Amino acid sequence: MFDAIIVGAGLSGLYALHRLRGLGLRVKVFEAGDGVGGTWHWNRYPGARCDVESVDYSYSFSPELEQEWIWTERYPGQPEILAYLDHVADRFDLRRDIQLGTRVRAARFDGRWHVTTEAGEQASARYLVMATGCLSVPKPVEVDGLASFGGEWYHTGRWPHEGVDFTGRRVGVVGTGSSGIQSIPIIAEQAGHLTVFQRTPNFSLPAFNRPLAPETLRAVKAAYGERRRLARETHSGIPAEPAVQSAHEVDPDERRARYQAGWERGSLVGILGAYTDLLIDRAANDTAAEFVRSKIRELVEDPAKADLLSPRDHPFGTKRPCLDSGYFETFNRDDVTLVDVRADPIAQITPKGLRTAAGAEYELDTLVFATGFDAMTGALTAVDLRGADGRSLRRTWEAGPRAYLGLAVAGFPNLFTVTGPGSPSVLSNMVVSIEQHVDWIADCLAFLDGRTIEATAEAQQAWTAHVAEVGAATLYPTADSWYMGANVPGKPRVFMPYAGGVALYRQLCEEVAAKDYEGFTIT
Ligand code: N01
Repeated sequence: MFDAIIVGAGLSGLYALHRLRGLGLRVKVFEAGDGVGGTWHWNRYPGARCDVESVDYSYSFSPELEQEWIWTERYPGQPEILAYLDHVADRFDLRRDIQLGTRVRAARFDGRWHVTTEAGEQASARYLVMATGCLSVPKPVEVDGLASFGGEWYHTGRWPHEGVDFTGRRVGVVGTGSSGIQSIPIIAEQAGHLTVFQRTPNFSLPAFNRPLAPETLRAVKAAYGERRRLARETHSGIPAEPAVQSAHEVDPDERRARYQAGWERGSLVGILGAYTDLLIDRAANDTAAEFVRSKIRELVEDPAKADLLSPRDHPFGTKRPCLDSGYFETFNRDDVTLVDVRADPIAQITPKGLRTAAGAEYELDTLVFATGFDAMTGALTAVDLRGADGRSLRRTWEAGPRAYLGLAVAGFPNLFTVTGPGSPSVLSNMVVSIEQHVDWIADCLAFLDGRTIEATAEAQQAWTAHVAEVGAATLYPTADSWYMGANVPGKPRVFMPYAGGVALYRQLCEEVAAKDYEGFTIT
């Protein structure tokens, strides 16, 4: 018998446990993995690294933690983030309420939430907090024949803890999103030969990652409060000066100089944040997209390969751009082959490798699927969630997710979704969004004092319409991205995150709370 059950012990679940415990609640966390860390527990592929700077991709809730933790690199690698989260779990004595190796299969509400695990274990609580992450359910391999493959295969999102030795092997990587783009340069260094199967080229910028100098870290720590405040006031949760001009207001030379400076900054916001209209005006966006394509032509020696690696199907930034370390240069190696599986799709996995529709055969010892996730809704619909009157979340979201503030779902009382669809989540620095959601949920539970809360259908309808309207005013819906659900066959095409920015979103959430949770029914 608990007051609250939290599903997931990643960045969200760990902080939620800490906050809810602080309210004096009895809390239990179920975590599928055999360690804490969520995303950073599972994604151990070579080169896995965050694309937000370490000093910003970290909790702000504890000034002591902020001061004592020493980040060693500008962009933290997966092992360092996992070590940080392990430290957080120990430092705040979280482990005693976390049950590892326990996947939640189902949960139903009858005044309390009754949770059933894969092993058949049962637990119940007044409140259920889904801290299950936005990119945590890998897409199954979509090509026939995998079972016949004679070599080894891996998905980047389920990487073996002991690592993979590629030495001397013929390796094939399918997918050129962030996971592919980060792992390809490192796999290429180890493999005997690497073949990259690319369906859609992606925009990527150099990370210019480097060790974090002690004096830089000291300066950040001396003014951390101000840095965090700035981050919360931005659109993306990454501290940066806001753009003030349209890309059309400046001449091409000035624009190019600005993009060049953004490129050299090595950051997601360096170019995308240069002008106000890059994500809303196609012609403005084209200026930035063409700048990045010109860089690809500089980096890749073979013009035909450079052309194949140059994205043209979507505006820059409408699919998550990547931050890489030597990605495009990798294609200058003699032992790396680039295969266009848009022109000639993968038809079959064979005992020896891959065969394309046109009949080309690629012999491979190891296959790496960097093919992405059932994003944003996948981890929520993976659990058989049943709200009032047995209503199923899977059924309710068949035509796309509908939620109030991305935090709650009508018909599902006392259920909270951390960074759920309809919140800024994946368009932002996730830690900023996670802390804001968890703080809002904790304040709400304190206010409820055991009462029941449920989003009204009207408030949910209005919010879902607002999310769609804000999304439709941007270029995002023009891309076949996972933001749109377009990467999963059969998934409804809906722009899922809230593009209004973290600052506005926080303000709206605070207004709802200040009006005694307007849009919710409390009983
Ligand atoms: O997944 P993706 P990801 N046949 O969906 C291809 C975060 N992240 O794991 O575009 C052939 O982006 C697919 O092709 P297409 C970040 O938010 C962050 O790389 O569908 N190809 C695409 O190229 C990121 O956006 C970090 O045509 C197939 C690739 O596989 C998100 O996670 C690091 C295919 C999938 O790309 C997801 O990234 C890693 C098929 N059947 C991840 N199916 C950092 O912090 C899919 N593809 C840096």
